[in-house]
Amino acid sequence: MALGRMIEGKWTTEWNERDQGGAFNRTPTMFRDQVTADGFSEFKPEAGRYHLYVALACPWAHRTLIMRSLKGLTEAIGVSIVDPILSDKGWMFSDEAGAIPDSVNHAQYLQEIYLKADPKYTGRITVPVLWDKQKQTIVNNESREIIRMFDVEFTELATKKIDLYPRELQQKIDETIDAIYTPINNGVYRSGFATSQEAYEKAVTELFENLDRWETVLDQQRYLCGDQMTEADICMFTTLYRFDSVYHGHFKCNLRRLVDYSNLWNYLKDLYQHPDIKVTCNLDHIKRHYYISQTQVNPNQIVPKGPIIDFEEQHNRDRFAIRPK
Ligand SMILES: N[C@@H](CCC(=O)N[C@@H](CS)C(=O)NCC(=O)O)C(=O)O
Repeated sequence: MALGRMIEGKWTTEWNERDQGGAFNRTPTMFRDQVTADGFSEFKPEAGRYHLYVALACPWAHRTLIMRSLKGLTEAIGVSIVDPILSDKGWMFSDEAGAIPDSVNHAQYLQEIYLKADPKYTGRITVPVLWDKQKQTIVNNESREIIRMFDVEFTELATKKIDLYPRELQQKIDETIDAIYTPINNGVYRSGFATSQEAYEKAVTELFENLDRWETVLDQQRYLCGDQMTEADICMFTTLYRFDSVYHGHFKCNLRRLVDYSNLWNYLKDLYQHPDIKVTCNLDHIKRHYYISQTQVNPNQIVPKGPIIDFEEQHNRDRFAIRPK
């Protein structure tokens, strides 16, 4: 196994997304087309037209699976799930428990999908990927944009009428997704992938300052943007769900555990216990992916047995439901 990337359509195992100071720098994703319902885009929301490639392990891909599930888009948008362990050619399809082979392009490796879309592709081979079966190309591979499309543009095809981007909260939701991205969602990676003490300490300090801040916010309201679940909660959830099992140990995000935060822990259980979210969660894929695939962090590839976490334990977030508005 080695982390790799494509250069002009050729696979290489050199992977360096760190700056001179040892800080992790994430490269922006390349496919940024949009499916829109307004008729202006060549990508129209049509049942059966799009296919989603994900890893259950990946927090970014997990966002898209949750949105697909919450909106009731599972019939309209098909899914393939890669093997949790990165191969020396990157994400791979297999018949491993929990994985779903590629029934659309019959690929063995995810890189084949990228090369179909662009034979001269340069960049990382990442999940999630939204594939258009009609135009035979990748529409988009940026999780934040994919969840927005599922939420807003696929409404006609959605069997569940939940709106996670309500008009009156839109600005707040966008600001919140921005606010949590660098210190929290990417912060755990900045901590775990740092190759200097300084870069690590900066990332981990910012991470916990921000967790502390949201702990206070969640003392006053049930969700990040108020009294209803929004896209921002989905973005927060996939990081928090992995926190104690992976980021605390493997990425050294260990000033505190998530379970040590009363509000964040109860908030996490509340979200997890939503039936449409629970079905998308797979800690086995998550743990094996990080601990086995990231040999630069964990060379002996030992997957820890613990910690024991009970996500089913009763949460106390219902206390906000009875609050007068
Ligand atoms: N910006 C992307 C990030 C996606 C991403 O980094 N995915 C990781 C898995 S967690 C991946 O596929 N990594 C494989 C690699 O870099 O080779 C998004 O939010 O969709």
